[in-house]
Amino acid sequence: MARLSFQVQHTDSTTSARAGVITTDHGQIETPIFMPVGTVGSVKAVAQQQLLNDVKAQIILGNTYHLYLRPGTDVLEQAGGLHRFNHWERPILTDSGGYQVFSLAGTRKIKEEGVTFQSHIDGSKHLFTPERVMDIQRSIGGDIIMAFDECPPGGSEYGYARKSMELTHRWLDRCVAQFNATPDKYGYTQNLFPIVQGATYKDLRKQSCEYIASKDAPGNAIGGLSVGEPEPVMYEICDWCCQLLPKDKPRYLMGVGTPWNILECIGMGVDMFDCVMPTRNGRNAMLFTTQGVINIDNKKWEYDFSPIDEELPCEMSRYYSKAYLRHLFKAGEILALTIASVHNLCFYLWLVGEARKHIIAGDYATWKNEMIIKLKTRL
Ligand code: PRF
Repeated sequence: MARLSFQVQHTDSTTSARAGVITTDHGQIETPIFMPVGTVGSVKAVAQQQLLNDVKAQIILGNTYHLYLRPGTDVLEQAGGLHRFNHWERPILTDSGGYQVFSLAGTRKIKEEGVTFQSHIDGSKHLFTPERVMDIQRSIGGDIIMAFDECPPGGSEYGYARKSMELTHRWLDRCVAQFNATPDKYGYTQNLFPIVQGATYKDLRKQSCEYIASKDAPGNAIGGLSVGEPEPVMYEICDWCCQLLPKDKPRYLMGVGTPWNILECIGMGVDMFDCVMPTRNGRNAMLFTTQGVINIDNKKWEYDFSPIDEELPCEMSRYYSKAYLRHLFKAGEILALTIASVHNLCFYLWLVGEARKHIIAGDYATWKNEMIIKLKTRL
């Protein structure tokens, strides 16, 4: 069983986009890739069979914060890890909780040692340290596990952003030490990705990229973006980080974003994305399609018996009509949530697959620019 590897197969000549393959002990991932978010070990409203056969997901996410609180590491260990527990035998990535603790938990306190927080479920008190978070992610058993970081809130001032980045770097050292001191639990290799922070400050981002790169990890993540900063700023910082991070390792932009965000950032050299948008927005009746964005709640679709999206290679999108899906939402039927989620995820996976084809074909820039205009259309 081997450490994750990354082969770049094709680099675009006019953008920084690349097409590659990540190899893990649970199989290969073709990049660029979108990873559906399965916070508690389940992608909301979507069964693993649908993820595999309809969505054609290649890797899914889990969250340390949620899985630690429920079902807890005892259950996960006795199951033989998350892959066995939820029957997803393909690659899994777990986020460290370094973001969820800040966005979800009640009262929390950040210290050098770690973060104390209260569970959003029952208010119980917990301490996450870098060591603890490594141990928990060892128990969950993700193929890719993330370093424990602090994601400063959008609009953080320079002084706070610098202190926070420095803390994230010290925590990274502790994560690496703990990770190296503990064995793989389930017979396959886990891989630790460090996370770049530094808010919207280019000098901090440069320091952080250099520090992260010095760890020679099998992949690197860009955190702290899409947290309320203007979109052009997000693009500028993402581009800056991509130029500074190693070319021969996958780059993962955490928690981004809209379909057009993903296409722009692929052009900057990002290889991996995750976001709750396709599932969360889907559950709120917002659909991403090859023709543009649809609010399926709208009266406009009441008599529209055309497929949700006939251009997608997805049975759910081609089989069910807009009028029917609208009816399901209006009637409060839970099937609406499944169809909308599967459709949006199919769309996201289709989009990164098309991006990959166009990178290899050599016309990524022109394809991307035309596609973005289409995707942003409000139908
Ligand atoms: N850190 C971690 N997870 C994250 C983020 C981060 O900065 C973000 C920010 N977009 C999303 N998920 N650990």
